[in-house]
Amino acid sequence: MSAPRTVLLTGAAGGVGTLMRELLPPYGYELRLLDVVPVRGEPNAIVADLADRAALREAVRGVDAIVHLAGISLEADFEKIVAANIAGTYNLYEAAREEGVRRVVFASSNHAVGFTRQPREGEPLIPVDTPHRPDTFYGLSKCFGEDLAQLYWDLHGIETVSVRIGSCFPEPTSVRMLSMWLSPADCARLLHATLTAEGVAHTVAYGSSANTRAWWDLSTARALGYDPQDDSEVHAEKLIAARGLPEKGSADDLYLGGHFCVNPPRWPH
Ligand code: NAI
Ligand code: 15L
Repeated sequence: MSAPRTVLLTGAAGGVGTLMRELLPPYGYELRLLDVVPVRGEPNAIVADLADRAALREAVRGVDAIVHLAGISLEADFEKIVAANIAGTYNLYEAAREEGVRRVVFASSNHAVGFTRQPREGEPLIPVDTPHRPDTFYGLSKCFGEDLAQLYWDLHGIETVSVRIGSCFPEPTSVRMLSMWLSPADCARLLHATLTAEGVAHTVAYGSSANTRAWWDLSTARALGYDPQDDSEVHAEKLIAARGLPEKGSADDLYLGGHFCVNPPRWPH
């Protein structure tokens, strides 16, 4: 596949979308933006719900690839997750199939494997083929998205990289995030790799920076060409002083998904 130029960025008004609107164009991409809410400062952004199949079909027409960030990004009632993340992702893949788009990057999450135990010192890092262990309906929808991506590769030849994002924010804001942090600059590096790597079929990759305290194995992402430059360790001393280490035996101490396993933050509506 030749390097994509025009990329549809769904979820463009969100946290990661806002960061990527700044950081992806320098790699040479022309972004087409979509979100269910208007994108501030972007009058040409498409305002459409993932439920609107006609709008999605028009939105994907002529793009070289899709970066799919849109959806509910925290826990919510099952029905809402089904509509936005499950039916919505299906609708987008159908639009891609109908319009001949050959490459999707799917924003999966650490919460697809959230009930996986954190590796202790000396234990191997978590590989990408560890079984799905969702910690929420939200995490379950990411498992669905990964399987949907596999189906659309096997059945229709649409390639996807499913990136299990750790925590993509300007800075890590919890001790757990010292292990999961994906700096915005590394996120852009990773997305560029996922968009340009040859022959990805359906690949699952973990998305974090080169964190000293990493829990998972970045070799799949590195094989795509990702070369992370950041390490959350520069924030460690301040964060640990402010927050303390997680209580022994708590979800934050035991599981990749941390507090999502017992008290997930909820989508605000
Ligand atoms: P966010 O909640 O800030 O942004 C999501 C965007 O999707 C919002 O602008 C929202 O309006 C839009 N959206 C929601 N439902 C929609 C619908 N039905 N139709 C169209 N647009 C809709 O989330 P964030 O943090 O930017 O995350 C982006 C993606 O990455 C999400 O899929 C999230 O699950 C995933 N992710 C993010 C992580 C992070 O650390 N930020 C970690 C793991 C995964
Ligand atoms: C996610 O999947 C969420 O979308 C994001 O808001 C963070 O909570 C992140 O995981 C995390 O685990 O830190």
